[in-house]
Amino acid sequence: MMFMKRILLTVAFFSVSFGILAQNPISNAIYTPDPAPYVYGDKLYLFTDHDEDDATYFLMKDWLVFSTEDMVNWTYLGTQVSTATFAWAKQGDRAWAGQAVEHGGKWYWYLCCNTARGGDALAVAVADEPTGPWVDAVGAPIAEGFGFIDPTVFIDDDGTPWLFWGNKGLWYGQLNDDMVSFKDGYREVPGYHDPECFGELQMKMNWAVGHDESMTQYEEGPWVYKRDGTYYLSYPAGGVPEYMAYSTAPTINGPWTFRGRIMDEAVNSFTIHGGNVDFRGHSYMFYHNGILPNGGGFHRSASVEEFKFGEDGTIPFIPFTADGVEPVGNINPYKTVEAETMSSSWGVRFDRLSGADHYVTSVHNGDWIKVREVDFGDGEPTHIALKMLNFKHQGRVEFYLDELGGRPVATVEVDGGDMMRMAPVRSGVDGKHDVYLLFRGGDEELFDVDWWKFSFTGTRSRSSGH
Ligand code: FUB
Repeated sequence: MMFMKRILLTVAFFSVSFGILAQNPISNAIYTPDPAPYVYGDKLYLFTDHDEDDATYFLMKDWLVFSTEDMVNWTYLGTQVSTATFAWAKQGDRAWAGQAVEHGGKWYWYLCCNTARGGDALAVAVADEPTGPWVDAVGAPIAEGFGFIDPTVFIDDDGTPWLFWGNKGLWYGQLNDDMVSFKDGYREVPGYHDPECFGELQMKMNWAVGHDESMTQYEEGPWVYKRDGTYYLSYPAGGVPEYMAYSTAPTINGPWTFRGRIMDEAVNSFTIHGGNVDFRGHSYMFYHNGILPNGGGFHRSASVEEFKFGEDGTIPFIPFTADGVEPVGNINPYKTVEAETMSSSWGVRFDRLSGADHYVTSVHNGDWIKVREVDFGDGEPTHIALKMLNFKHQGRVEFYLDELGGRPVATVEVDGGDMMRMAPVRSGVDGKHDVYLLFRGGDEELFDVDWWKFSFTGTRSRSSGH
């Protein structure tokens, strides 16, 4: 944790220049490769893997969950599943890509691990809520084989669940309603070796086993989606470095037709992996890159871009942006806002309080949290409440609107006494703003932060617009 923080501080000046204030990636506080979005109710959940800070190759021990209601502020819901969830798996490594869905009131998270003997294997965790607790659904892999990684689950309009997966191979099978067994076994996706279906492979160094004439551009990380009766299969393509391509088919069993490039090779990462989803009337493509300070092929971060399908149903080429996507909702400051809900941050990290309840930690002088689209309405709050945890050293939290600088709208002093603090808010705070929490103190780590909330004493207008 401290290793990453030292790097962050060292490159502070350059990072501000290169856009640490930008919306992409979705978290500056933790690495989030292989993003898998899923919409449920009024939330979009994002399931990711987790590159370790000290990785020198792929080093991944657990998986993460985030959620958003507005596409710009993301709440860290924590490390829900790790290799320890699967007693049969190799421990402390190979917690690679996966995807979760809700089906019949249960949540199923399809993941790839290695078996204790070292073989590629598909795992399933099950839970009542996306925040867990998650347990091994079977007690064993549901499929094992060379290249059996990157499972993606798709539930058809009639409720039929399908699982696709594979690196240097592409397999699929219909799941039974139990979501953990195959109805008729599994097989290779039709056309996997046909350039008409999955693109002609150019001579280029390849991911694991070099160039093979029988291979197409499909590389790994499949993602299945359906729109207007057409099935879409998107995937990292073309060998290393990977770009994002897609194919379409009139049925889940094909025939697939190669449709070409969706995204270029990721910035500063030789893999790219993600998937598309529709949320609040918009279409989004998630992917990962290595754009964080100290980012790279083994330190990857989830990002997101909006796109519009062509009138003929095609997915357009989607450029990378630093600004990410527009907000589709806002934050109500008169309800408790978890400190781990943020659009971007500097220096801070996350830790777990209990269950799915988390907090912000590793708070030092100069660190900050940004929360976008905070709608004060015409309410003019008079006070801010701030809940801290784990006092370490004296400091303060300054609240700013729209930019880090000028006069704070509120300052909360933290001196080791009561960790639940109220402070006055200067008058005239209304309308929609970005809110910054800037932490001030000495050289040592200061304290942890649980949540904040604006309120009224009753002497000003109470109309908040919510
Ligand atoms: O994150 C580990 C592996 O890298 C994934 O399983 C692949 O899709 C690639 O992103």
